[in-house]
Amino acid sequence: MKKNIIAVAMIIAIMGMILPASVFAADKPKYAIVFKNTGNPYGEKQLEGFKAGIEEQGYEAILRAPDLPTAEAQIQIIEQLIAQRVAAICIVGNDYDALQPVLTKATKAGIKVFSLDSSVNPASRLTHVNQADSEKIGQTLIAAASDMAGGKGEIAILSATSQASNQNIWIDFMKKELAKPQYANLKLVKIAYGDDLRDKSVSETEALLRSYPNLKVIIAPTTVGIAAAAKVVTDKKLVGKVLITGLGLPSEMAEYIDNGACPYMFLWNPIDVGYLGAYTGVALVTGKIKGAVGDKFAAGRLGNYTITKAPDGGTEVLLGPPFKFDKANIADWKKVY
Ligand code: RAM
Repeated sequence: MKKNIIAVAMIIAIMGMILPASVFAADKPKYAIVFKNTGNPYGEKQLEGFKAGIEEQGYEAILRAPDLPTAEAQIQIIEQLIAQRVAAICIVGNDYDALQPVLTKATKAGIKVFSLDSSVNPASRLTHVNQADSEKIGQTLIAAASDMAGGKGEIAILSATSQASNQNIWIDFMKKELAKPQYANLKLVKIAYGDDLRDKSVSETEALLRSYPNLKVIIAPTTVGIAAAAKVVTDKKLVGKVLITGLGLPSEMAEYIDNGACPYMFLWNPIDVGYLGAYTGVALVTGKIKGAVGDKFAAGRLGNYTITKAPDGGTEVLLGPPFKFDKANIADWKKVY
């Protein structure tokens, strides 16, 4: 008996020496994340956090994003991931409803599907990893615009794509907020879409400035849009006349906070959003949670989380409150993300 055990142990040891590590790695469950599109530093940080969270739990991460932020392009990637038999798909949706057929197909193939950052509809997901309270983001951005406009005048929104569900939810809450009596003198003149593409965001900002010469504030609830808008205002020497606020990446916005184009802005830590997604995915695959209200799980260095009801009727995991960035703290944060 003892001899047999020793023989088996020796065989395992020899196999470990002669077989490449990839043979063993091939059995590791794969966790995929699909961002909106490539070329967005915010997205890269989110993917980096997801990868770190998956790998520290001993699994393999697959990081994907199409060239353009469309639902069609994400559908192709999801089809490939289904064929690859991944354990989970974490989708940053380019459309709230259009991904439902392919995500349902993934679910039927036994893949745990959930969204992050930009949600898909509740029928397509087990839960959603939300970066911050959507209503509070809307309220905070309108309060900031009102503050910068001195309580009255024209404001505009420069968003991502017209289909991006995260931006659309925030814009809906901004509109609700604007309907309150204290904002009666603020006029939202236009919602423009830069599609989270740098050049399009620049040309949309230029068009806003041409069409609305009295514009006081542009709110860009997208890191690509806010950086483009601040650059245009700076290049056109309009700093102080038109102010920019919204959701920005400190590393991209530091120079525009320093030069006054953007007095202050908000964001969460995108690395943490991805990292929380990684722990949500593993908790779903291992059966620790189902994505139901009240489900609890531990998310590594971030601590404990509980799934709650989302405003759209589905469920969500909320990372925490957003941070405010201004001249006083931007120098420290621009090095972090
Ligand atoms: C852009 C993307 C992302 C959003 C941030 C605020 O990078 O649209 O989805 O969460 O802005």
